Amino acid sequence: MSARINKSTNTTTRAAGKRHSLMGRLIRLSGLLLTAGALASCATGRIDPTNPVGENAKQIDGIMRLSGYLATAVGIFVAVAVVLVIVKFRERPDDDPDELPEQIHGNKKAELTWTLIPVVMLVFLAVVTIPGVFDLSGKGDGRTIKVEGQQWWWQFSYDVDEDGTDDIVTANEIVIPVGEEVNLEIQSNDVIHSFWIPQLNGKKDAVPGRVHHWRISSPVPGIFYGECTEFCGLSHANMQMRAVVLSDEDYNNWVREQLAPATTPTAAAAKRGYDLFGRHCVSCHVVNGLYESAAGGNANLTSGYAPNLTHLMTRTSFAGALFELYKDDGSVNVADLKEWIRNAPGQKPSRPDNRQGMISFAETLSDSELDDLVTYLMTLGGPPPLMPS
Ligand code: HEC
Ligand SMILES: [Cu+2]
Repeated sequence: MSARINKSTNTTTRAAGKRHSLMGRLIRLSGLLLTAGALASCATGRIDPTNPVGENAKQIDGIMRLSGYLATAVGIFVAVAVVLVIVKFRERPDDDPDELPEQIHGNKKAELTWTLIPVVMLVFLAVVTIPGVFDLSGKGDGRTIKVEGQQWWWQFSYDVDEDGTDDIVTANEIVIPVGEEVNLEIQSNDVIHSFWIPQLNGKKDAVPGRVHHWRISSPVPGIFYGECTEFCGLSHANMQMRAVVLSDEDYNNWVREQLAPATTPTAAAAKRGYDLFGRHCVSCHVVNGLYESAAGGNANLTSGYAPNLTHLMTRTSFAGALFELYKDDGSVNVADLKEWIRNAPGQKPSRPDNRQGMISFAETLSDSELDDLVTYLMTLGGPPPLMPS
């Protein structure tokens, strides 16, 4: 189309044609950018920062909206003013290009106006924001859960009887009772991470050597999705998590189940898997009551920790909530679990050579040994009280 216009001998049409194709290009470019933006924001799937559920998330959302509306009003005002000025003061054919319009530099009224209006707006925003910042940090009255970030998964520990030792240690999924604001003590076992489940609260960094307090709650049961939001190395994007909010009854059952140690399996295949587990896996993994040697510090890993597998099957996901542990029909996702044990670094980029992440067993274990290991893992509790919908 533009080519045909360009062939025209009429110069004005040609110029218009050129402008037209530039406009077309701009439209196409912005379309591309919008699509890319939309795709990028879909990349993390179910993480939803636009739909707050917990009290704290709602408070943040309120402040965000307020400042968003104000910023939009300012933006529209400036854009309209710029267009008006461009049109009103444009150079007209009979203007003398050397003659300057009336200068207003140092005009007290104008200077005061465009200084004071922003000052008032910023002070207003500070007054509503700063108490929120203090509100959100600090401890509440609820129970406390320890949150530890490490490359590239989250560990959650519960001191149920409050005697100073962890009674429940789990991975990827923080389980909390509905309607209670729980305290988090956020820490890191290696580099800086950041804890973020946007529907329940904002982001809080996990910094080595420090304890950061944070609180989450939800008035309704459900599964809420989050991820690490501080770049922490190779598999940062694969360091996701879930908050599982349970009714009081479900929560109490969950706690009771988690407190029970694992037992030795009796069926033949599971027993074979159990023996293999004792040979290949316990240098890193703990199973309470059976294999505890790797508890509290682990020389095979930079962070010192691998997920505690005692109640693996009570979770809905594994490996930093990257893979589903169950399929839609409720059966165990055997294929992904087996592939994970066979070659974890092939499933989730990691640096086992640098003691970051799980090693590969592709060379060490046979196919039937892998099957036995999965059969054993499937004896470790479950199914979870709530499944992702
Ligand atoms: C060198 C230490 C190491 C060894 C040995 C090891 N693992 Fe792991 N394993 C890890 C680490 C670290 C993770 C967490 C990886 C992640 O999420 O990125 C993990 C994750 C897992 C998970 C997912 C758990 C969850 O909740 O996310 C399973 C299942 C698992 N390993 C099974 C095994 C089995 C079975 C063996 C033995 C055949 C084994 N591992 C040997 C370090 C190890
Ligand atoms: Cu991280």
